[in-house]
Amino acid sequence: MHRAQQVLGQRGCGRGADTGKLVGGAAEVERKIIHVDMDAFFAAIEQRDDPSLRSKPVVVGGDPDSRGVVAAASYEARAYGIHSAMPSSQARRRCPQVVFVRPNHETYREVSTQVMALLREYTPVIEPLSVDEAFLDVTSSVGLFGSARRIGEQIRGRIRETLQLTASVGIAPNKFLAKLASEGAKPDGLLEVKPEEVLTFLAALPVERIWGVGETRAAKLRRLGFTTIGQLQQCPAEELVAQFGKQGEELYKLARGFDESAVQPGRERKSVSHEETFAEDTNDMVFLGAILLQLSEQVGRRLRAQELKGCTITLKLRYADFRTITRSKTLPQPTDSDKQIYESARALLAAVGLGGRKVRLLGVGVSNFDVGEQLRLLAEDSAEASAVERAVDEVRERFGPQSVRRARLVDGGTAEEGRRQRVEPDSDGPQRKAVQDGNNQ
Ligand code: TTP
Ligand code: MG
Ligand code: MG
Repeated sequence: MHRAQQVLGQRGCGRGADTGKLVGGAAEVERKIIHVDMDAFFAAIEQRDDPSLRSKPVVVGGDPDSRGVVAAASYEARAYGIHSAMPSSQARRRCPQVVFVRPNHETYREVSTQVMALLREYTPVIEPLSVDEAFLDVTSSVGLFGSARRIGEQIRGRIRETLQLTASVGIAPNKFLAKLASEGAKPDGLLEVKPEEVLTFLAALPVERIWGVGETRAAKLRRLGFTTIGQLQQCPAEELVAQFGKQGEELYKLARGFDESAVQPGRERKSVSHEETFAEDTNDMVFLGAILLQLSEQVGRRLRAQELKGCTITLKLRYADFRTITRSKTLPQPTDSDKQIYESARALLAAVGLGGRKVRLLGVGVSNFDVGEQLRLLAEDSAEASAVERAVDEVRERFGPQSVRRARLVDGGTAEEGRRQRVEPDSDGPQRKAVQDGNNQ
């Protein structure tokens, strides 16, 4: 028996309580997990929709002159070392001819929905992980569709044909390996890691690729002489436990490609959030309040569009010195109301007490979703407010996001006004930074 399988056997991978993959209570049935991730997602959509951008280095993101950051870089741009989360100004230095495109989040969300709908045709056991990727457990689908590889190929083919986009696919016996496999397949590829290939596949990868190994732990691992996962595979479990405590056990398992976490279909969305970085740091409470209102409206609109309500409202605040704090408040009942979200966020901001310190970024999020109970719990007046908000959403859907604005945002002392002083008028907001699509864990 191969060593990986031995380890998996010894360590009780076949426990299967949450995977339900035990047959006759005996041997573990090998799972077939697929991870699909779209290539250069935002940038690829822009290149698809504007042929003049094809084959060019393209960055979707914020203005290089206003502290914007790169959300997505086309593979042509990556050849210059440009990547997500890099300041746009740095991207321009690396490649002066790079074309900057402002994000069109509505479009990305639409395409994301199309991708997820397509994936769902192959299995109901699907866990979307972010706007452009998902895990699929196709163990029970292979009878119907051939093999996991066949399913992966079909998915790639259909994404290409119906959406004119490319996706990379990883196939493996678990989520950890499937995600690593899709990364290894990028761009526009498919990689299957069979059980007998697991140790070799992992051996060459750097320790940072192990789930949960961030900068600090990677540095410690390197100090101990572990640079690659292969080197880690040589280390006895006891030694890792001695160095890292309980997490040492996890390292031991993951280095051998052992991960029994199940694909969880119920976990699609953990939170819906929006954030904004300002062109200039500010402690102007009127401006910050107006930004909070606008962020709350954006979050509320997305919640209602997805028929979600959440109990926990989170305020994110980044000071001028980049120190970032979050403060949360949990309501007795789930909400999707702009007003309730705004009032909670506002109270959280007041409780923080800036004390004159300047702020660089504000974010508002709603999490802790409850989809079942909410209607019963709605009081009459909030039901009314909710009807108004839904009607506003409908108008915005048809006539664009700027068509209905609250008086507060149109009249004096407003976000618009604050912004006019701070940003250039010719775009939809160069101060807007790359914002992950609200799928924060
Ligand atoms: P990713 O899947 O991480 O990246 P990608 O699709 O652009 O490129 P690839 O997968 O081929 O490596 O993220 C998906 C989208 O999420 C990305 O197109 C833009 C957005 N995003 C951000 O806005 N900020 C970020 O820091 C990251 C990593 C992604
Ligand atoms: Mg991607
Ligand atoms: Mg992704």
